[in-house]
Amino acid sequence: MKIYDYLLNTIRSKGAAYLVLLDPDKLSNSKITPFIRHCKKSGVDGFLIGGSLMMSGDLDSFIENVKVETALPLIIFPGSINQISPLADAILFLSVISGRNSEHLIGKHVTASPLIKRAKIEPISTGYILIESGVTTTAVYMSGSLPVPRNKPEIAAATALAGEYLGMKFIYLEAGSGAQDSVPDEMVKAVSEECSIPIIVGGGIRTPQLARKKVDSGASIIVTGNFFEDENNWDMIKDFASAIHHKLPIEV
Ligand code: 1GP
Repeated sequence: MKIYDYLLNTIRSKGAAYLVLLDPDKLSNSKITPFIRHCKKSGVDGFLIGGSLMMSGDLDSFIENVKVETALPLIIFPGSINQISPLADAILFLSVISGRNSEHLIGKHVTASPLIKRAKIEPISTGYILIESGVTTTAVYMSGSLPVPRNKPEIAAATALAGEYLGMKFIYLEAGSGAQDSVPDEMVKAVSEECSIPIIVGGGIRTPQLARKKVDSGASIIVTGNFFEDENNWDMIKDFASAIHHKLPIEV
């Protein structure tokens, strides 16, 4: 089954999907195994893999190590065109549609497309919308573009609709990793009311309650990353999963 279809099925059956972001710069080799096992038993639906810089080592061996532990989908969330690996299952083919920097709208994609084809991984066309979140995030800085002001849900909604009309399969509302403030609920709601493709929301989601609010506002996929860099938080992965999977019966 294609990863895109797997995600749609998961959204349909569980109410929403939960993806955990693995940043090879932040997750050391010795922590890969225990962390992935924790995620698996806690009901995570898949992994995004990527980072803004990738200072450390090699993406292929990182993915290889993750793959040993799980058959869940491994989806590249590329910070740059260096982050393409034939070992992944799919790649979010991101276009920063909130920005006006042509390199991140189409330029990098021209260079990346033949590499993705040769790697034989599934590209999932995704309209990436950066949302202002209190501080200058790495995503905003690296993309050299302005984020959507957080008090302008109508701009986010119109941008998302343009993405849908351009044929994109997902909209990703991104507050940025480690964001002080997550994407406002009103903005998630406005976007979900305006367009009919699934909405991914990530950045600054640090409690299951907050994750649930995004789902209640119309998000179909929730992404968390930063919060689980602290091992003490790993026990909460299952709370995030059950808050997000609102169609599943609650385990007692
Ligand atoms: C993915 O950038 C997010 O969209 C992850 O954000 O690290 O803040 O959870 P956090």
